[in-house]
Amino acid sequence: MKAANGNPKGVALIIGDNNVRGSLQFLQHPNGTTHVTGRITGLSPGFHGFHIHAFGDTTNGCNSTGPHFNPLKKDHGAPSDDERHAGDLGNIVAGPDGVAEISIRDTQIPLTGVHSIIGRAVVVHADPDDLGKGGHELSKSTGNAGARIACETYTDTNYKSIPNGHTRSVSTERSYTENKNKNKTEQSYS
Ligand SMILES: [Cu+2]
Ligand SMILES: [Zn+2]
Repeated sequence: MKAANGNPKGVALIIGDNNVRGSLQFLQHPNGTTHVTGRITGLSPGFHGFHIHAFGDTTNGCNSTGPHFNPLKKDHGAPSDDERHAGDLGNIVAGPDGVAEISIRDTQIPLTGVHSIIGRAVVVHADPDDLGKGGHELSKSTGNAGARIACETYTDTNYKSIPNGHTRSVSTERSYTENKNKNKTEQSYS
């Protein structure tokens, strides 16, 4: 689906255990960078691994979303690493109120083309992602980020098709900005 300005966009609604809730907006810019913005509430304070997983299948909860999206067959890493899964978006950070404000720019999660993330899943983890550097046996595959506490299928959609009250519109860059000073995760990778 193309937005009025021609940039591909989409949305993912996050629903998880223990009242974890959120919504994310994805907007692909003409230079190929995708900007992910949104807000997730109900988290425990601190770092939580945040990834695109391979399969948009939540029939068995977050476990059926498969491994990290990894079309280039690389090891797990930080978003800024060359050696990383395409789906490796690092960590989001929840403040004492359990709210994480998200603004991530990344070049490996396009909404179009052969490596598109459309139809895959966004997963939030219980624990921090060690970005491949923790020395744990899972560091190079999952970042040892622990349980999958919330997930949702990323959908390529027109915002108008989403029920009212569940998402903010694309002009949400504005409402996002109003909240930007609290608990923000601001990352930019190229
Ligand atoms: Cu994950
Ligand atoms: Zn990974």
